[in-house]
Amino acid sequence: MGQVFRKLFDAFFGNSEMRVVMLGLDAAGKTTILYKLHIGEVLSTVPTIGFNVEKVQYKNVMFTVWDVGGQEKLRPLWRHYFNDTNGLIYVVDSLDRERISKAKAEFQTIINDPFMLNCVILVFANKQDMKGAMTPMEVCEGLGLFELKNRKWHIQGTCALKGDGLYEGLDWLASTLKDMKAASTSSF
Ligand SMILES: Nc1nc2c(ncn2[C@@H]2O[C@H](COP(=O)(O)OP(=O)(O)O)[C@@H](O)[C@H]2O)c(=O)[nH]1
Ligand SMILES: [Mg+2]
Repeated sequence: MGQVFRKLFDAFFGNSEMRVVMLGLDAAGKTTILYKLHIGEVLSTVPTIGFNVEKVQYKNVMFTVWDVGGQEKLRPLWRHYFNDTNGLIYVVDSLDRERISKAKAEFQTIINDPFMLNCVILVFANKQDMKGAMTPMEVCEGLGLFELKNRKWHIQGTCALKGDGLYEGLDWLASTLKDMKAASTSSF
């Protein structure tokens, strides 16, 4: 699995600086995904600023991960990490029907942040291995993805424990970012 990801990253992200944030409510599966990628050592920061941040740097791609849905007053601190973000990966626990509206509220706040208006959105509808899980389509509706205007987004069903769907989702993210980079450089 790790080798597959490294090949993908070399092919797409390779030599350009990229920042990706991976967010979602606690227990959605973010840490599991980070380790499943096997792209480098996961560094956890001491939560001096109030929330725990995990980071993995793979060549020029920096992945930053934290839990959302905590204290409101911490939100302004997210800004520090939103700056210059190219891609958002939003992870949803598809089994957690009770908190889908909370997941939506957090998601909408994030993507409407002025620093995030240009970022590409990849949603992982995780825990698809579980009986009774919402389908990716239900997660789409739950988050209000269909109502988004002028945003590039994609949803992918995943099982982080097995790694299913992770490659497909990141493949979309990487190629979409590459296209955008190409388009922005050709316009100058
Ligand atoms: N069945 C199942 N469990 C998962 C999956 N992904 C994560 N988990 C479990 O969900 C729990 C929370 O995962 P974690 O990665 O810590 O979530 P985080 O809080 O978003 O970082 C752990 O017990 C994981 O083993 C999945 O795809 N399927
Ligand atoms: Mg975690």
